[in-house]
Parts: sequence; C-alpha cells; structure tokens
Amino acid sequence: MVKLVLVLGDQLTPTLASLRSADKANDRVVMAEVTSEASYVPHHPKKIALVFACMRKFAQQLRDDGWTVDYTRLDDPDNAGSIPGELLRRASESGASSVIATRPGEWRLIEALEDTPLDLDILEDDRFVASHADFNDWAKGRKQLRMEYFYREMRRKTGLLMEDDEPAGGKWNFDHDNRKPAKPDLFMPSPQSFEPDETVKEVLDLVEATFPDNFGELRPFGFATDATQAEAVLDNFIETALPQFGDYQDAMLSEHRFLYHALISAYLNIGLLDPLEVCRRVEKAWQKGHAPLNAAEGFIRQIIGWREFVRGIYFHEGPDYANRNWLKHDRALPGLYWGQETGMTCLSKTVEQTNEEAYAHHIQRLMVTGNFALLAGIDPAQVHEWYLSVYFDAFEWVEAPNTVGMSQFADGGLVASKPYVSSGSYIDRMSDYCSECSYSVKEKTGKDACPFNLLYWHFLSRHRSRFSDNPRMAMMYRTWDKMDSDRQDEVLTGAEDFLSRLDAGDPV
Ligand code: FAD
Ligand code: DLZ
Ligand code: SF4
Repeated sequence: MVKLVLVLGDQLTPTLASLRSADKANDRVVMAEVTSEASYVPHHPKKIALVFACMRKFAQQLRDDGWTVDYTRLDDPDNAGSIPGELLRRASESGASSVIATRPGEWRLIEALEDTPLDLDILEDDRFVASHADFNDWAKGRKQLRMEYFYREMRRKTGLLMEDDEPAGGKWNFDHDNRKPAKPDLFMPSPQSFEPDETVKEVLDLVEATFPDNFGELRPFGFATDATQAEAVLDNFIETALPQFGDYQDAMLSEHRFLYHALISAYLNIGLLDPLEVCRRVEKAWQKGHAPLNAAEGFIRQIIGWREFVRGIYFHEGPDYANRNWLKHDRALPGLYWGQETGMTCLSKTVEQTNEEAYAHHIQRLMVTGNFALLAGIDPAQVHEWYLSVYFDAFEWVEAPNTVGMSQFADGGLVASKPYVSSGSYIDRMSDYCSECSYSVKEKTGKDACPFNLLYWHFLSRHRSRFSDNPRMAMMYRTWDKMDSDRQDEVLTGAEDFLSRLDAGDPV
C-alpha cells in the first residue's frame, strides 16, 4: 500500500527519519508551500524566500535520487493552504491511506497533524545530539536545569574537545576570555553569499508579489539555498572568522553587522547542515592549530550546549511554554521594533540591520532588543511573535526558549538563572553605538539620559519582591539602596516619563 512521506520546510535532510523509514519505490514524498505556514506570523520576506528556495531545490535533489515527489507551489490553484489540507488532498489523489512524518519543531503543527483523520506515524526527529528521552532523563529530579551541566553531558556523549574523561585545556568553559569589545579597524571577514540562480529568482518574484507588506527587505538576497552552498558558508567561516569568534563573540559595531559570527543557524535549523558534523569540523580546526581553544570551545558550546538545551526545554515544558509571563508584563510592542524612528542608536541600528538582513547576532538580540523589551515591560507574547517573524533562523523550538526564557525571563528562570538586563554602560562597553546616539550614556538622570540607564533601575525597583533574594542580583540591589532617595525618585520619574511617551507612540 502506498504511503505519503511528509517533508516540511525545515526538514530538508536526506537522512530524515521519515525518508529513512519509507520505501523509495512505492511511497510518495509530499512537500508543500502553504499559506498557513507562510503566515502564522508575518515572516521576514527573506525567511520565506529562503525556506521556499531550499524546499524547491531539495525536492529536485530527492527526485534525482529516485523519489517520487508531490510538490505544491504556493500559487498552485489546487493548493489546500495548510499542511494537513495538502496531505488529505494528496492522499485522495494517490489512494494512500497512511502518512509517515518526522515530528515538527512546533507544537502548533504537531497538534494540527494529530488532528488529521489520516493514519499517521510520527517519528522522532533524530537530527540532534540529545533525544527527548536523553533530555528528560537528565532533567529528572533536578531542582534547576542549567545549560552548563547539560553541556558537559553533551561533551561526554560526543567526545568533542575531550581528552580521556577530562575537558581539553582543563576547563569546560572559556567564556571568561570571550568578552572583548571590537574596534572598527579590525580585519572583518565577509560571510559567503550567493547570486540568485533561476530557482531563487522565481521564488523571489513570488514572495515579492505575495507578501508585499511584511516587514523586511527581500533584496539583495544572498543566502545559501542548498547543502553545498551551506557547506561553503561553513568553510568560509572556519577559514576566515573562527579564530576570532571567541574573542569578539559579544562585540557589536554599527558598520560590521556580522563580525566573526558564522551565519549558519538557519542552515542548521532547516537541515542543510548537521550539527555534529559542524562541531567536528571546528574541533579539527583547533586540533590543527588553526583556531584557539577559546574559539572552538565557545562555538561548540553554542551548538551542543545552548542549541540542544533550548530544544530540550521547549519539548520538556509543553505547548503552553510560549505563553508564559512570569513578570506579568503587558506593554504593547512599540513601533520602533517595526522601524519607527528612534533616537536610540543601538535599537535603530539593530532594527535596521534586522530589516535588511533578517539577521542580528546573539548579543544584539539579547542585550539590545531583548534587554529593552524586558526593561520596558513589554508583553512577552508580542516579543516572541516579533522574534519568530523577523529572523532567518526563527523556528519556534529554538526561538521561544531564547525569547520567552533567556531574554524575557517569562518562564521564571528555567533557561536563565537571572534576567539579562543591563544599563547603557554594557552596550557602550561592547559597541560603538553610543557615540552616535541622541542620548548620553554617561547621563543617569535628566532628559538626555540613556533610556537604558533609567529603565534598568525601574525594572529592578518594580520587581524587587521577585528578585531581592536572588544572590546573583544582590549587588545590583545594594547599589540601588546606596543611592539617595531624591536621586532614586528622579530616576524612577524619568523612567515613567519615558514609558508614557513610548505608550503614546511619541518619538523616543
Ligand atoms: P554564531 O554566533 O556564529 O553561533 C553558532 C551557532 O550556535 C548558531 O548558528 C546557532 O546554531 C548556535 N547558537 C548560538 N547561540 C544559540 C542559542 N542561544 N540557542 C540556540 N542556538 C544557538 N537562534 C536560532 O537558531 N533561531 C532563533 O529563532 C533564535 N532566536 C533567538 C532569540 C533571542 C531573543 C535570542 C537572544 C537568541 C536567539 N537565537 C536564535 C540564538 C542566537 O542568537 C542565534 O542562533 C545566532 O545569533 C545565529 O547566528 P550565527 O549562526 O551567526 O551564530
Ligand atoms: C517557516 C516555513 C514557511 C515560511 N513556509 C513553509 C511552507 O510553506 N511549508 C512547509 O512545509 N514549511 C514551511 N515553513 C517551516 C514550518 O513552519 C516549520 O516546519 C514548522 O514551524 C515547524 O518547525
Ligand atoms: Fe543605546 Fe543608550 Fe547607548 Fe543610546 S546611549 S546607543 S540608547 S545604550
């Protein structure tokens, strides 16, 4: 009996579980560009184009490999508009009664699949180092789930950067060495980019015509759209940027959007690159003396540590995770996130870059846009929707724990042991934004004071009952308590004024 084999837009891996368990001679692969997936949030046009172009090329690759592929384009008049709808349509066309799928990376879609009347076999997605069972076993009975301890387990499991049972270099984590600010005159490597071929050009025209109002510039489009190109991005990163990755991991510069970052997250998440392979390549670069240990360890930790950890949290916590709001923040997301003008250069530069590239690196996401949203008390569900929309690598299993957990502390401290908040001085130390800003980072009060300086104390003060017994925050509260009460009042009034202007939609 013929079966359908579902392959989603972020499952573009030839060794995918559903493909491995199907019969190439009899079964039919179903792939579909559908409105429901392309518009559950207003995705950045570059992200939609990336997914569609990669899907079209992967479908061709499967055909060349002997598979029968039923591929539906977005503008196909028979398109049913959703993944379950397309499965039903293809089932009735082919007479298939059962479907093999690989578990989607989002509860919304898992639930939609489970609701179809088809006989459905959902297989685990094993393109990760840790299975759900591995993560749940590790988490069981622990009072706190901390990435650092999980990461050590992953190092032991994979043998990456291990010398017998000990971590290479005698330490698990070299983060202490990875906090250097960058100067604009440093040599900056450029990430590899690609001229659109015919397939990509067709997709760009389709996306331009169908999603004209979505936030984000579609062109120029230079992303990799198949595994060979994604490998080239990785090769170029290892060759030109990896040695400096650690040192400048947290740095931000107005004119250098990518610094020494890899820009491979989307390719990992879509399935064009394999996480373990990527880490083995980086380990080899260290073994050959091409990159120092702090760079290789820092990079590998992001992948087998953070990436695996946040996935574990997303599935461990269940479908309500993205709706959590531990701090009860309810302010609407201000227009500046969608490009409304602001005098705050760190925010305007990060949003401008996001608009043009569908990319910002981790510290821009965490300590600029994320930090501001948390300090200003913005509804985490709206923040989550923004991050899920605007970045080329945004899929809910990885985006939600980073946004709701790490960045907005809305899960009450599951992902982060303390809120990632800072005043303007952190941004000033790690970037060149403040020198061009209409606010002054040195001013702590008054109309020119950097809003981060005002909001930082406002946040700590309004959440004192939640955080005052967190030992990692004790020093912040001691500093606040040492401030005389007139100055405290001035700071809090300044913050309230700022928030009122933000709420009124006035330029800030
Ligand atoms: P590099 O800095 O070069 O790092 C190498 C790789 O490590 C990345 O490609 C990525 O696969 C992995 N990695 C690094 N940090 C993380 C992390 N915290 N969680 C998971 N993987 C990580 N990453 C996504 O892939 N998708 C998202 O939707 C996403 N949303 C985020 C939202 C917020 C609020 C924050 C603070 C972070 C988010 N991240 C997300 C994590 C991180 O910012 C991106 O993975 C990274 O910026 C991607 O760029 P890069 O490939 O140049 O990464
Ligand atoms: C992100 C995305 C987009 C924009 N479009 C499609 C699509 O048309 N068809 C498809 O199969 N997948 C798409 N995706 C990826 C899915 O949204 C993704 O598989 C789920 O969010 C689960 O991670
Ligand atoms: Fe951002 Fe404040 Fe610096 Fe301006 S002064 S760039 S608002 S941190």
